[in-house]
Amino acid sequence: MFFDRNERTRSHHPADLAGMAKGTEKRHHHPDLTKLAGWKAMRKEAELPEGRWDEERRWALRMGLTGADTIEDKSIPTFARGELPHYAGINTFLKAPYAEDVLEVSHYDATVLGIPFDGGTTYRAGTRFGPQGVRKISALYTPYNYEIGVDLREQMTLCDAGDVFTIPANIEKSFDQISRAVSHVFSSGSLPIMIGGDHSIGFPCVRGIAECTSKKIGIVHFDRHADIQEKDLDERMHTTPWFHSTNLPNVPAKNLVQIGIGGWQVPREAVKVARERETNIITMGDMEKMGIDKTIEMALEMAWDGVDMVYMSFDIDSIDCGFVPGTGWPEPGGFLPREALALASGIAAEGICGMELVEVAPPYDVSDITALMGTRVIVDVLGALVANGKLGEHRKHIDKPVKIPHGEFEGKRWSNAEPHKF
Ligand SMILES: [Mn+2]
Repeated sequence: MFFDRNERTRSHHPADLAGMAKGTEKRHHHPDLTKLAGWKAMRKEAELPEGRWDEERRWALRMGLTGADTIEDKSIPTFARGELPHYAGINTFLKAPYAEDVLEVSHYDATVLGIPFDGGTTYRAGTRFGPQGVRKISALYTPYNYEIGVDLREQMTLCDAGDVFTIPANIEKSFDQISRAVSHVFSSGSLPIMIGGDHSIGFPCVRGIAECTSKKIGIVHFDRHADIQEKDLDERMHTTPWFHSTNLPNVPAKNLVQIGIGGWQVPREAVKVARERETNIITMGDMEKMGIDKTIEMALEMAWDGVDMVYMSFDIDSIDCGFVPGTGWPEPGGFLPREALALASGIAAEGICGMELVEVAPPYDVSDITALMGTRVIVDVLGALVANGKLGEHRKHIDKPVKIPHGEFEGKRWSNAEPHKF
């Protein structure tokens, strides 16, 4: 029992607890709770604003009509709109506003875009359903994280721009569509967050960002696989993104840091390229020996050496396949979820110019756990960016923004010109 009520009144006041710790209280053995992250986090919540949450609830009543008379909570609408309930609604990522008009992404700090493409898969396909799978389970989350004391809804703006129109049977046309979409989002100033899709999208995603800037870009790549051979099965498959990315003039191979590589699925062709181009590989064993903090420190040092920004590529199969069955090339011996999340957050804490979460394949998933892990990687990265004040840092490097023409259309999509009058 923590407190004996006969001895003293329960208090959470730090001074009281500090007093106890110093032994000025009778209960000398009482632990100093103020040293716990849990104690600090509880206080930190009180400092977070709540204005956007109030706003969302008022918006929901406008969009979804006021609720039935019997409902006591007057913030509950008739039609579910916004975050609640978590099991209802038409899902965007984290129930963020849908930027159906993609010209509007410029209004948001970050934009999620789905890339439903699995034409680059060399074993089992299914990642074309990755964006749907991640969006679906992302509805489970609130925008608040207790441990880091961040509320994404209050501290940043996020939208979901929907999916890129990929071409199922044509890798190169899909790549062109993907680069075009990513360059649009990046040029708008919004941080692009891509949900794959197989790992072949890494190349067009990086290309889309790289063409909007004269600055240099490093890459931190989490994976079990090196993904840096030139071709696989005669095409630019999901085993090849870093070969082609590091051919781009402003994406130096020496700033490619690959974390978690190992096991029995690293093609020797890839190793030859990694060696020739002097990329940096930190194996799972290296990470285990050095520990998480040292791994982050080393990876940041190598990725940021002489470049202006860093891109993050997170392959869900970098996590042990026991935790992520829903993926195309499962491999045992990967990260534990806690390690992966800590590493991704640690890299994001220094800022990123974009990220991709790839290889979630819902057809092989169980209880949505792989998609949930993918969601978690993304929200943890956003949380780290917010907590460290790094969101929007990429904007100052956009010196060659692209402008993509849009079609012309006047009017509304409604089928009836006028509503019925009664
Ligand atoms: Mn992989």
